[in-house]
Amino acid sequence: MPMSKTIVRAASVAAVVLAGLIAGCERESSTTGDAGGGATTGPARASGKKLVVGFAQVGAESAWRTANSQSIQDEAKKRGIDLRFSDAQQKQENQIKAVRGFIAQKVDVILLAPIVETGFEPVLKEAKAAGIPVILSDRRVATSDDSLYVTFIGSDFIEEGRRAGEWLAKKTNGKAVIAELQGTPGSAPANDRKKGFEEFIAKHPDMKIVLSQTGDFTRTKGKEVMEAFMKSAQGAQITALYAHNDDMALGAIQAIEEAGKKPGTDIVIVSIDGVKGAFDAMVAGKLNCTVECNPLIGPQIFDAIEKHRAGETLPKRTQVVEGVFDQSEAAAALPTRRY
Ligand code: GYE
Repeated sequence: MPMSKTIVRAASVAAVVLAGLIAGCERESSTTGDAGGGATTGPARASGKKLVVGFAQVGAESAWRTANSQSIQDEAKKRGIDLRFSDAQQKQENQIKAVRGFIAQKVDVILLAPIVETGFEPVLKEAKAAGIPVILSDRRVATSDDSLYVTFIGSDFIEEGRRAGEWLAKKTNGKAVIAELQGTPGSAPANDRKKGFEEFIAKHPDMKIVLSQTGDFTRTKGKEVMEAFMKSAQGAQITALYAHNDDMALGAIQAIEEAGKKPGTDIVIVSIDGVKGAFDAMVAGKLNCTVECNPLIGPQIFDAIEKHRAGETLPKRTQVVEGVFDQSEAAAALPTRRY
């Protein structure tokens, strides 16, 4: 039974390359809107001074992340906002440095997509002391002090994990020997996608995770870890793979083929994100299901920033709504996919 439901399709996607990214330990670039006028509106324009937003992004580890950076950069440009973009290359210390840099630059707002849940409190306190509001994008931080950020805009990762478990239980009639590729250790999506999935399959005694390791949300590591899984003692018994994102599943598909097995048939594969590459793999019969996680949250983020600056109180949590797509729906949905 197909269960697809597509709800929030937030942003417009323009085919702009990740502009101005320069190689280095921390990469920073400034995406300024077209100062020549045009259709840009909002408080930044109205006051005659551009709003400056410092964006401490996770990295460029996945197709999801690329689409997310693009959505935020496009939206900033559209609204005439001076976006200072920093790519932390999946390293928390780079990200903390970037936030400190934004505080020193006295930006108007800091946008943070925290790589992991813990360890950000000190720098968030520094931002608060400097009077700079922080918006959390995509991933949350673990803190008991919710005065350290204005709002958190992102997906419900526990629900995504549950949906993956629910789909797999239906597909396998509750019988599966599962290998799991986890996301970045300590990150909210890795923690929650594991939790939601495990909670769901706990109701099914014949569904067991026998192998579980991190692939750091990248295709390369997903492939590497799956290769090791296939060679391990339990490798021959695996009937299903749960990957915390599509990129790792796509890497694992290669490893499964190289081990002489048929991905999507010998091993049923479910992953999360809903990137185009996953839809292509479903159409090719190599991936069975992807649970959607929408990265196109640029418009929601800047709406929140503008509301906050206009003095509105925002809810602490703004959720993105998503669906589930399986192979039977992939070909029809593919042309509409925007990331
Ligand atoms: O699923 C993964 C990316 O935080 C939701 O990070 C995001 C995750 C996404 O690397 O592909």
